[in-house]
Amino acid sequence: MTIEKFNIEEHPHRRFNPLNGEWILVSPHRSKRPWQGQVEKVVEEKRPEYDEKCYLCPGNERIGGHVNPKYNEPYSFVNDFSALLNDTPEGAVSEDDLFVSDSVRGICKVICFSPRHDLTVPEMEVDEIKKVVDLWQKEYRELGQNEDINFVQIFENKGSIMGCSNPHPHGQIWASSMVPNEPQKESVCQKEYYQKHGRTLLSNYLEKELEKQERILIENDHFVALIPYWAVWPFETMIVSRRSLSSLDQFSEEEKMGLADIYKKLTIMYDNLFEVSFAYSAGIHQAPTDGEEHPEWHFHMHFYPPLLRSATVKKFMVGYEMLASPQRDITAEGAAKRLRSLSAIHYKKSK
Ligand code: H2U
Ligand code: ZN
Repeated sequence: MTIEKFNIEEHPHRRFNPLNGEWILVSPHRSKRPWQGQVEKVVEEKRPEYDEKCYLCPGNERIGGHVNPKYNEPYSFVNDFSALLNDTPEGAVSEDDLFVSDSVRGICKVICFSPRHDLTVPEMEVDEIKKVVDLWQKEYRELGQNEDINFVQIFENKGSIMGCSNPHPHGQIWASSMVPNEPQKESVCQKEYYQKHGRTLLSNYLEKELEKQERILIENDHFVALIPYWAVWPFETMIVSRRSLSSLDQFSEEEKMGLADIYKKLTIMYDNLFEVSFAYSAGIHQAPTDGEEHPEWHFHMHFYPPLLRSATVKKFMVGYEMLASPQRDITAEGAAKRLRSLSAIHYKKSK
């Protein structure tokens, strides 16, 4: 047996995610596998600016009977089918440590990003996206001030393959009395790191990534978009603030503009990858709203897109991923190289 030197670009290895304390498996040698499946382009329907059947368009009636105002800026409303309710009685049921439950209170909202039914974030103007960020900030503050709300999860499900029910550009907010699993894991890891180093985990991480430049996708004055070293999804990315802002509450006007700018640029990059409106689940992770100071929390936004090889071939998180650990073939560095090679102009505009 020859003893080769370990090469991270070729050999199976695992990478540690310091933000949540979990490992992922990387198998770079497999990305050389032949691919005989289809690589097809999809023909996208052109949508009208206004759709009378859309429950998110201005002036239309929603399923529950409420009528949307004729809004012309980002508009939010309480979800007609909220998963959380604000009047749930308090109470815990714990027969013993094998049957534990706890009541949860909360508020769910839907945010229409634009009155235009036919747009998506990468096709909106930066100052229009800035208004979405303004509304996120307002909602984070207002919901967070509520005694009962300890965490505000802002997210966007885009594309029918992500279970998004309506192409009208929109996102959601679920604000809850509990800190849910994913942010809770990040809370623990960031706190531990901050106590040890006196700086946020993502400040140090970002500094090192900026030196290496291997996984950096886009930079502006206030934010950086990159593929994290520990990315799970083939084209998973993260937007990180340069300043260690713990939440939207601390954003200046310029920072809100900066987030809008990088959100647009990143989603243009995504759309250009397979020349399709790129599906993903994206969401903001920021400090809990439990009334405590959270200097350890560093604002970031995750993007988890399922597409792998073409507009139709997606990665499945099944088998080993479900039972053992997430796994990827193409490395984070390879994916970053691929994304960086794309035009900064949206494919629909360059045709
Ligand atoms: P998606 O982002 O996954 O498409 O979900 C849209 C949300 O809109 C969903 O949570 C809500 C659904 O409950 N909704 C309303 O609040 N009112 C409606 O009339 C239809 C859908
Ligand atoms: Zn619509």
